[in-house]
Amino acid sequence: MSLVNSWTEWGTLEEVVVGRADKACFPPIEPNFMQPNLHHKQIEEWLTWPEGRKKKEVIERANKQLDTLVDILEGEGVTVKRPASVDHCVETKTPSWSVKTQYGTGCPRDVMITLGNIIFESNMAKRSRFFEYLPYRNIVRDLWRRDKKMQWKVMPKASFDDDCFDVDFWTREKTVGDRRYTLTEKEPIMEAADIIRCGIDIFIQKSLVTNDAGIEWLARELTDKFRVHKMCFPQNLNPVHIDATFIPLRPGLCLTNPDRRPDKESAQLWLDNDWKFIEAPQPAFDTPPPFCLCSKWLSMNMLSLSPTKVVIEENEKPLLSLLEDNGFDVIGIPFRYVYEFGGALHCTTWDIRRDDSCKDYFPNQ
Ligand code: DAV
Repeated sequence: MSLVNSWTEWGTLEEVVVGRADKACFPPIEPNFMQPNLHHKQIEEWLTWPEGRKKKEVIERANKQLDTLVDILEGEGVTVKRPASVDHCVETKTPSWSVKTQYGTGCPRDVMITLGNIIFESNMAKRSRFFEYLPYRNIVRDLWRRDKKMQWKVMPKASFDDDCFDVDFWTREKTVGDRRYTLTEKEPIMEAADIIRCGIDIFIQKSLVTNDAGIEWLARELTDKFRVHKMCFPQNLNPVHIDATFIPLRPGLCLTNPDRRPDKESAQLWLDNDWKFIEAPQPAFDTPPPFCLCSKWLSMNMLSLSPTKVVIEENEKPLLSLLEDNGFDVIGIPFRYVYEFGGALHCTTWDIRRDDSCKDYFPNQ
């Protein structure tokens, strides 16, 4: 029996990893994180970005919401695994650089992705996240031993030397359609949350954490197994991960972000294959919680349990109505305390097994 099998974002979920807030730190300032957005004007006036360990109470309230998610998933018959609990408040260094701390284990999605029978570890785009794969290794090794068909692929570690980063990004004026972000093309770099899966087709956006070389590396690695497509959402001047922008919900139906529409070229393949786009409603809150590294569009960052059932944040009532109108059972759970640990329901999970297969949802190409 295959223990590792996940080809889509929506196949019936059987086994999943849920992140932890344990012993997390504020991400330290470094070349790919020079201007944290505090989101709240008043806070910006009196606070500089904190460093070091997050407060115990803040960690506990996030862990409580993550535990609620685990209970819901287990209640739905899904097997849940958790990463190792490790201390992120340790210096991280290589021969050429060092940062004061690591970050956390809140977002397995950023690091790990299942592509069919392959477990793929991306190499990450921040120095503080260099070793973030380690808390997942117990899970990966165990699956690799038990599932003889599973493949384990690890992206080459980048040096993260200064010439991997274009720090001018932080000061230059940004314009729509300028696809230059914080990474140079010196080495392939990618975070897994820039990928979405639809059977034999996978879609990747270039972003502050994924460069063209990273996409090219993955496309070559997966030749003969997947068709790899680039997507671009030009209105998003600070793209980081695709999972608050473009969410395939089931075959033929995709949730889109009204502030970040795909460009004509990226949308064409979907339209040529009769996919319908539905636009996400405005999020329940105009800003994400303080210290959240993402945008208000975490509202869209849902976890699919099947082609007919999804989990969303409980405050997102307009989204709940839209999904119900489109035939979904929707489970709303409290999750905003988790946001400052890196994301919402999609970010904080990594699906290992879904009941799906390598289908062609884009025959017309
Ligand atoms: O656009 O706010 C959220 C997703 C993070 N994994 C955004 C990125």
